[in-house]
Amino acid sequence: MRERLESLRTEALQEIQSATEMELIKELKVKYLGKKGELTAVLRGMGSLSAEERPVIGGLANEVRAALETAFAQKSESLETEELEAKLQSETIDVTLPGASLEPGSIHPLHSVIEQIEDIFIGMGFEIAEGPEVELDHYNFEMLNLPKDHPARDMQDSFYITPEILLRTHTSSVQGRTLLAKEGEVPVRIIMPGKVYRRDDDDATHSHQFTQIEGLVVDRGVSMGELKGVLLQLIQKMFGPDTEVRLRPSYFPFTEPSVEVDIYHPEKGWLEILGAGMVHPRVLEKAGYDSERYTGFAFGLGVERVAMLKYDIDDIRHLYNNDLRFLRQFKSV
Ligand code: FA5
Repeated sequence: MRERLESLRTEALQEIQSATEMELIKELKVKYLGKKGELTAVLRGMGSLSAEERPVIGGLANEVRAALETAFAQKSESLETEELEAKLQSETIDVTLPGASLEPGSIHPLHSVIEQIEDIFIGMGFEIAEGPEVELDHYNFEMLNLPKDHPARDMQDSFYITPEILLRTHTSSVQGRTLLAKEGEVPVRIIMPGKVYRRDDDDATHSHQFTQIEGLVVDRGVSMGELKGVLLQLIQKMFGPDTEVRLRPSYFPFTEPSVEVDIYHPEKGWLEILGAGMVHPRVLEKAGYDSERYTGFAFGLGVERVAMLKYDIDDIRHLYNNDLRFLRQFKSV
């Protein structure tokens, strides 16, 4: 039995020494010192020993147990230290690496133009109104003197959702909504910015989704002269006092007379930025305004066209592609 204990000690100490993982140490503990372990099995056999041998073998067994426990404790400690060091090595943080820089964003040129135009009109006593992009045919066309069979509906190819609902083709759809809400009160001096949608083919100056700012003034004695004055103010504040402006006679079913306004660009020539005119008496009547007492003017400005002229952008699609190389150029705008 003495020999069994001695060889058990040698064998166990060797196995403990050569263990390279904590998992293995745990298994070895069970193997030698566990309830069904090898040392325990030897101790169980002590009953068959003689009275003289028992204390000697008992003493030796305790010695072996103590030696194994010490070996387990030492090995566990050194393995834990090794594991910790390996972990620290693999998780080393290099504090000299340059950090990921968080670039502050900037205002999109379209938004910047909308804000600049809003400021100019607020300075002239206008208020800002809004309307839905998914609109009733009634507000987009009918209230603007464009009944269902009107040929001028072809001027704006539309995205219909149902026969009565469409994506608004212009911000003029907000005119009727605002006038009805005002219930015949004057003065009305509002601008209405927002997105509009048309089945136009995309090219350098046209987009199927673009932005307009509608203007509407209704009061006693509003004249074409006032319309011209307001538009000149806007254009000179946006593009400088010497900007060349041209008003061309045009046609819109909801204004009479109607004009289109062009701005001169030294390289691109004349570029149309808006449509305008005196509000058609029928539009005023439909919204509950007496066209004998009140007159009004309205305009619809293409925001992309203004942005393109102001910042020398040669293709409208740059405003929608979200190319950072393009957008970064507007940091200071
Ligand atoms: C209209 O939309 C009228 N509602 C404007 C108006 C309002 C007239 C009030 C009278 C009274 P027009 O379709 O011309 O008109 O568009 C107005 C402006 O929007 C144009 O001058 C142009 O600057 C811009 N625009 C029109 N179509 C596009 C397009 N596909 N892409 C980019 N801009 C466009």
